[in-house]
Parts: sequence; C-alpha cells; structure tokens
Amino acid sequence: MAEAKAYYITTPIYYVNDKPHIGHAYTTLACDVISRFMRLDGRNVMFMTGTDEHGQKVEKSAQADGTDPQAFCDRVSQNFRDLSPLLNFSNDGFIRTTEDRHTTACQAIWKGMADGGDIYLDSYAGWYSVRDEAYYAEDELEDGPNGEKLSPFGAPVEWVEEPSYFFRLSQWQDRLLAYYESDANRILPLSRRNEVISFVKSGLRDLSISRTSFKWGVPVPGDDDHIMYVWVDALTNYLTAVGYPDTDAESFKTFWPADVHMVGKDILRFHAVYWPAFLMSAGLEPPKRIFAHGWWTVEGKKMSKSLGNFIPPDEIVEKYGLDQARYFLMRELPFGNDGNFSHQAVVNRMNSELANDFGNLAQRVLSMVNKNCEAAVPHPGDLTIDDAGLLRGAREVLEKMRAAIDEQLIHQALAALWAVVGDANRYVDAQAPWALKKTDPERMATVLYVLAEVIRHLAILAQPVVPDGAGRMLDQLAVAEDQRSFAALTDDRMLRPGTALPKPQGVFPRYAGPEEADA
Ligand code: ME8
Repeated sequence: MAEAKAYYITTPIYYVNDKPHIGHAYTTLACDVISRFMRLDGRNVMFMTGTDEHGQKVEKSAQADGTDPQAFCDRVSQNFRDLSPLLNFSNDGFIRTTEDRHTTACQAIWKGMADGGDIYLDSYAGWYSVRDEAYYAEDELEDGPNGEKLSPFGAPVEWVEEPSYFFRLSQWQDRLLAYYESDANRILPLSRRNEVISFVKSGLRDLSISRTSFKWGVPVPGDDDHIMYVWVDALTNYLTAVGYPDTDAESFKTFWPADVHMVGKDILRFHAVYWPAFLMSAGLEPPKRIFAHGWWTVEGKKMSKSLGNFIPPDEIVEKYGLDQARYFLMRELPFGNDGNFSHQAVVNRMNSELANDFGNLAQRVLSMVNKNCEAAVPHPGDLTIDDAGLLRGAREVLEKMRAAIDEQLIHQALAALWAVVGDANRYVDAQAPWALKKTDPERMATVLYVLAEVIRHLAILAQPVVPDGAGRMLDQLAVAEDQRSFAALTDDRMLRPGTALPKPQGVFPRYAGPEEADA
C-alpha cells in the first residue's frame, strides 16, 4: 500500500498569561476538525498546539502574580492543555517554549539566519507594545482617549532604546512577493492575502529581534546579554515540534514544510511576512499555507478583560453539550469572517440543525426500522429514481467537502453535508414509510434501507465536527469501528441487510432552557 500522504497543521501557541476563552478554543477546534477530516481521509496527520511562555508580557504577569516565571508558566500552560480533553481535541502533541528542545531549535535557526548574512548588531530606538509584543512605527500609532499613544490594537506602547540585533527584513521584499505569487492560495482568505501583499509592496524595514532590558527568553547564541525577540522564539515552535534542528529526523522529513499554519487575523503579519523570511534566510522551506480566521465578539461586544465578558469554553460545553458547542463554533461563521457569539444563536443552531434536522432524521428512521423491520437492517427491493437520487447525493458530498476543507472552508463543508440532511428529510416526508407499512411493506423496507444507508454516510462524514454524536449514530447502525473512515463510503461497504441493530436512542437533544423560551 502506498504510504499515506503527510499533513502538518498547527495552531498558534497561546500566551500563558490568560485563561482560555472561546477565541482560543476556536483556532484549535478548526485545526481539530480539519485534522480529523484528513485522518478519516487517509492522511498521516500531525496536529500541534502549545503555549508561548517567554517575553516581557509573561515576565510581567508572573511578577504581578508574585510567582517566578517558570512556576507561573507551569501552572497556566496546564489551562491550555486541559482544553483538549474538554473539547475533544485530537492534537498529536503539545509544545511549550520553555522546553530544552525548543531552546536548541531557536538557537539553530538564529545561527542559520546569521550564516545567511541577515543578522547585524545595532541599537533600537522606537515604540514597543508589551501587550502585543510588537514594534510599531510612529505613523502606525493611534491617539488614545487621554492623548496617549496606542498600538493599532488599542494596547499601550512605550518608547524603547537599547542595543539590539536586527534581521535584514528589508532585503526580503522581492523573495516574499515571489513566495506569495507562487501559489494563489498561499494566504487565505484572499482578502488577507491582498492585505499582506500590499504591506510588503509598501516596503519593509529591518526588524529588531533581540532585547537586553529583561531576561525571560532564549539567549542569543554567543551573546548572553541579549535574549531573542519573543516572536522569533514563538514561531520556531513549528519547527521544534517536528525535530528541528535535526533535519534528517523522520518527523522533519515527513512533515516540513507545514501544510497549514492556522492563525487569527491579528497575528497574520508575523506568520505571513516575518516567518517565511526567517525560514528562507535559514535555508528552510516556508509553509505551504497560512490561513487567518476572524474574531468573535460576544453579544455584539469585543471580548475584553475590562468588560469581563470572556466566554470560557467549559461554560458552553456544560450548558449546551460538547458536540453542540463544536458544531455551533464551526457552523455559525463563514470561516475567515468575524462574527458574533450569542446564546440565542447557539440554541437556534443546536435545536434546528442538530436536534430537528439531523438527530430527528436518525431517530425517526431507526425507530421505524426497530419496530417494523425486526430491529435489523431492512432488505431493499428495486430502487426508484428518487432512491437512487438521494443515495447519489450522499455519495457525492465527500468530494464537495474535500474541496472545501482543502481551502479550510469548514462552514462550506458542513453546509454541503447538511444539504443532504435536508434532502433526506424531504425524502422521508415524500415517501411516508409509516403509510407504506400497511399498503406496501416491501417498499417501506426499501425506503428505510435507503435512509439508513444515507445516515451511515452522514454520520461518517459528520465525525470530524461532532465525533461523539456521529460515533453513537454509527453504533446504532452497527457499523464496526474499522469501517468508519471515508474509505468505507463505497458501494461494497453498504449496510448489510439482516444485520441486527441495537435499540435506537436520541443523539442530539434539544436545548429547552431559558434562552429558548425567550426566542
Ligand atoms: O497571539 N476571536 O497568542 P494569543 C477569535 N502567542 N480568535 C481569537 C480571539 C477572538 N476573540 N481572541 C484571540 C498569540 N484569538 C501568540 C501566538 S504563534 C507562533 C504565537 C486568537 O494567546 C488569536 O487570533 O494572544 C490567536 O490566533 C490565538 O487566539 C492566540 O492568541
């Protein structure tokens, strides 16, 4: 058998100074759904996430907490690790930038860039925002309400003057533009690609990449007075995770360059401009794709500490259920756009699309099979045009989902799947198997067989987003564990008539709490 094609997808590594909120969960969930899809589609997947633990912001947070930075990071990093069991993330690893292997990787890429002739020592005088961990030019700043200067993201900035190593970013303009041009989908969505290209075309300044005024970071090789700028350190995690600097390591050869770096729109410039330039300078291949998703607001407002409106992921899992939370986050927004989280919107999606449309379809069909077909997969007779049409629709959806997932358009993949859910519901209503029971039991068996087979397709394809519920549906169809990948979506693996089926149970309950009453 040919070796499975590798697929490496990463989340940003999260700053350890915050408790996770739905914005963090969102990026990782998107990567989880894509990873599960790719594994079910036969790919050899590596899905990484982790925590970004160095820099002035973390040092200050640890000080404010009265803890030493390492103990602070150990504690807070765990909050992010705990997201995986909570949200059923299938990440293959979790990296912390305070690990020794990561220091080794950072120092190796630094030497690579230095050998490439791209690093020089000078001094930096300019604006820096600790909250954004970013340098800004005067003309990028905005005026705050009290006349103070703020970063474009509204964060305080301070004037910094200190010796610093610089990366010759100014020399990389043409090579970066060629990199973007070499694949029309290099940066997605396309509106973000255009933003990056116009930023690079407007001219690039050399980038300060070391600091001397604090210590919490990776030392610059050969100059202990300097620590690396936290973004050089943080971005390198993607390489550390696959074994760099051992470029002969099996994991490096298999997974580098990464297929997708998934990021939020706020950190696109670091990933799409600085990172490919660092990599190319050190003689390494840049990533194949960078996708920038949008931001969630909550009930119409920006999530912020001062408003106290951060939504912790455990709250929505507890209130609505795990699959329901996953489905809502992936279905509500066209992936890439900004959007708003509201409790009412979660209730609407889970009640109409999961409970009514998908859950009820399975429950109705399986109950009829249980009662009228001796609790076994029915024996179908000849198929009508309608039967064949519905089955064809179910078979064709994988191709549509593949095309969507290839461009990280998760909402589109789900829309394609739910279009078949809608067709199946219309078919049940039109065929009325409950009426056929008396008039034509053989035809009833055919209709129920077609529906059960369509539900098998739907459940297999829904696994990436609602793994629990889809798994339980497949249990109720007696589909063996090793028959649940996309390779099983073929005619020769159709449900076998006569197979005994367990008693069906509802899979996606309705939410009947106060928000529904408000609707
Ligand atoms: O940026 N909606 O970490 P981070 C959607 N350590 N996404 C949101 C969001 C919201 N309201 N708020 C945050 C960092 N995010 C760096 C990354 S990678 C080498 C280093 C997303 O914890 C945000 O867009 O501040 C980003 O992609 C991710 O959460 C991590 O943010």
